[in-house]
Order: sequence, then structure tokens, then C-alpha cells
Amino acid sequence: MSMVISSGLPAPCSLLMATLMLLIVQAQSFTRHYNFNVQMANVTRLCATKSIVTVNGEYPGPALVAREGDRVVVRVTNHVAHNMTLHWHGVRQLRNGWADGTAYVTQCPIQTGQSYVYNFTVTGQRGTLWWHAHISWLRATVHGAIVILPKHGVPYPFAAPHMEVPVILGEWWRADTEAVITRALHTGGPSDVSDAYTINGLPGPLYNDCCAKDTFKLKVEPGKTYMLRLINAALNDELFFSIANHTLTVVEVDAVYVKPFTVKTLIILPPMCSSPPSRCIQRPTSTCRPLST
Ligand SMILES: [Cu+2]
Repeated sequence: MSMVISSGLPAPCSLLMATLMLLIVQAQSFTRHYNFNVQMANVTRLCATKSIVTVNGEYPGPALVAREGDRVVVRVTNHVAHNMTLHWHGVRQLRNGWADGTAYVTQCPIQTGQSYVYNFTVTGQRGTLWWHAHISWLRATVHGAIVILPKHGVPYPFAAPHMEVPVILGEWWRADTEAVITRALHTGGPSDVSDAYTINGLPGPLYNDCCAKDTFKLKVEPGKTYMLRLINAALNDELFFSIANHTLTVVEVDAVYVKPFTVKTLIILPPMCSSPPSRCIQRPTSTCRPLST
């Protein structure tokens, strides 16, 4: 704007150019529409198939991708027997409080057969967050990544990675997770622990033979940088993350860039979603660079 004013143009021209520039900036923000159908799906893990609550039949659920400044409109339709809300973990709901998705706090749950449209603008944030069910224990299987890219034309404040990959750490129960939390609430004791930890919904080869094919694999090339968008979607557990013979450079935490620092291991805390969103403990995003460079 100051460039226009200092250009020496007559005032009406300056005003016109300023208006055009404003329109151009506004045009770079988009409205992103998503349809999230909450539905049951049969998923096989640890050699057994069970029916779980999902979004669009996916476990983990679909990634929600937007740029800073974009409006996000998510139509959620509930096709399962459970009441449902979805929470956009860590997204600052500035003047969008009704879109926060906390059941019985900012909204009544979406009942079976009903829809609700979440409508919010991503303001002043860029990085990795996540979305999850915010009622009972349904977030065990109803969750996914939120990827907030910088504004169009704005680079990362670090070397651009060769590839970006969401890495969602989670848990898998053989039992119905709603039965697990119901029993814990009845007894007042701790809940049963999960049967497996997962990476992007897959338990990996450490549990039993039939899990070998259910392993998350990322093919990498030596010397290239990969940005792992790390999310802890476990119910209650702090999780440690490390890659053998590699280091991790943390470049962003909670959708805020940080001065990059290098570690061998990260601890990622579980969600504390009974707190207001601004107090939720969130996940770091990291880049890792193979040591073979
Ligand atoms: Cu949360």
C-alpha cells in the first residue's frame, strides 16, 4: 500500500490501485469445501476385522488442506448410531466459536441422520494441526490431519522439503472403544490400554505375523529432506518419535514456526481436549534429513 502512495500518482489513481491490490490479496484466499460423511467401515488390524466409526470410510480420516487465510466449510453428515461432533484441534476460532465442535460446549451433537456445517477461517496460522471427534471416545478412529499451507506465494522460512508426509500416531483396540470407555466410567478406574500403537493407522510388524503387511512405509532418497507432519492421535499416551540413524529438525509447533532445532527424539503429548482449544496440547511438525548426506 505504501508503494502506491509514494508513487506520486494523483489521489484517485492511488485509491484505485490500492483497491485493486486489496482485491488481489482477497482473491488469493479461497473457500475450501469438504464433505465428511460419518459412517461405519470394516477395518482389519491385528488379524481381526471390526466395524469402526470413520469419516468417509477412511482410517485415519481424510486430510483437510487449506492455506492461511482460507475459509473452510465442512459439511458433516452423521450416518452412525452415535452422536457426533468434530473439533478442529488448535484452529483459532476467531469469531467462529460455534464451529469449534466441542460437544455440549459450543454445540449440541449431530444426531443420527442429521448434518451440520462447520464454517471457519484460518487466521494467522500455518503448519500442522488435526481434527477429531469431540464426544466420548470416538476420536480413537475419527481423526485426520489438518495441513495449513502458507499464503499463496509465501515460501516456508526454511528450505523447501522434497516431500511432505502426515504421520499420525495412534492406538488400536481389539475391543469396541465405546465399550472400553463406558466400562472405565462405570468402574471409576483407568481404561484398558490399547492393543497396538499405529502409524497412519497401521500397527506395523512388531505385534504378530499378519501385521507385517500393515506397516506404514515411506520410500526416501538419500540426501533429500522430508517434512513429517507429526500428530499424536493417541487417546492418553505420550509418545516418543525417532528415526533410526537420523536426526529431526523441528521447524514448527502448533501451527507456529519455531527457530529450527535438531533432536534425535521427540516427545509428542496426547490431546487434552477437555481444555479450551487454545490450551490444547498440540503436535510438532518436523523435518528429517538423512545422515547419509
Ligand atoms: Cu483436540
